[in-house]
Amino acid sequence: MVRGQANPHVSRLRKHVGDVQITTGDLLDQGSLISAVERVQPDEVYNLGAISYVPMSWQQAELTAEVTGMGVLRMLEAIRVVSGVGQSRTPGAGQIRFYQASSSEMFGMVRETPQNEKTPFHPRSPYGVAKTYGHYITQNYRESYGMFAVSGILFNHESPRRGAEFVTRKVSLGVARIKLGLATELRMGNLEARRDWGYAGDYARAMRLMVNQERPEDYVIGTGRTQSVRELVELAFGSVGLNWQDHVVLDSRYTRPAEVDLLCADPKKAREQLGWEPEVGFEELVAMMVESDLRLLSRSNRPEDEPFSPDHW
Ligand code: F7E
Repeated sequence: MVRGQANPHVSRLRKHVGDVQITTGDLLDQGSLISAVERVQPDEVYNLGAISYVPMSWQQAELTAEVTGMGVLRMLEAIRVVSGVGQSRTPGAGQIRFYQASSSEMFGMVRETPQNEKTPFHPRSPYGVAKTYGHYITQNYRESYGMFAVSGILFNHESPRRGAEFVTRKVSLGVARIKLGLATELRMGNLEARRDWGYAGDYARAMRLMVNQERPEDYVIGTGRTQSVRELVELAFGSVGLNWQDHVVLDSRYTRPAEVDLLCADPKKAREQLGWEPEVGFEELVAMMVESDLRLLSRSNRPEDEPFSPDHW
């Protein structure tokens, strides 16, 4: 589903999904979601729609709440209305299954490490707060109406298709630019933050597994390993024979008003109940992204993703 008029994402999407049918709708517009569900008559709905860049959520907190938080409620309502409460109480035939993309950002200032499905939430950004609402409302619709609604609490998942504003892609693009002589420095924020980074393809597989279980439950999806931004930078520069200390410049514009210092998943439940294991490790992921950006920038007249420069708070 895409929103808006002449949405530029459509042509990009076409390159990856071929002739898949694209429908219109907007997470801010309840009627459009009801129409979309009615039109498509889906077996499964995956809600990954969100304002997902954490710093933007301080700049547009209300919009983030509306899209990332209330958007989940609107999607659930669309499914409930189209399938009818009565029907959605009856598990099995005709039931529309719903997947909500919950986020490790809900753990925020973590209460324990590693984080599992029972770890309490303490979000640190308007984005994390909105995702927490989405998580609870999904749980509530499951409990209130018997809907088949699941949340995947996904830790950071990356690939060469990641937007240039997120740290892994920012680093892989920066390294490729410097290696090719197109730039000399890379400006970064907090190098001490630690994340559990995995490969997006592995995580998409987990989403489908969850939705195809017999019973709707929530799962934590991550690798169980954690690295700092500093380690990411060191590895990425090292993979092309460069020393990161010669190029990385600290820039306070990229630090956040409240940071999530440490995330590390405990994916035991997913391993045991879904049989899910990540296949791509951190080193392989970073190498894949740097190599992809070297290829991308080596091709002449290929418009590259814009480097991202935020406003001050
Ligand atoms: O930041 C630090 C930054 O923007 C990772 C989203 O997909 O994953 C993502 O959220 C860390 C943070 O992702 C820069 O302070 C340092 O600690 O790549 P990120 P995120 O905020 O963890 C979760 C699971 C989601 O749900 C989100 O939608 O890296 N960092 N220097 C920097 N980050 C950025 N972006 N740019 C820097 O220059």
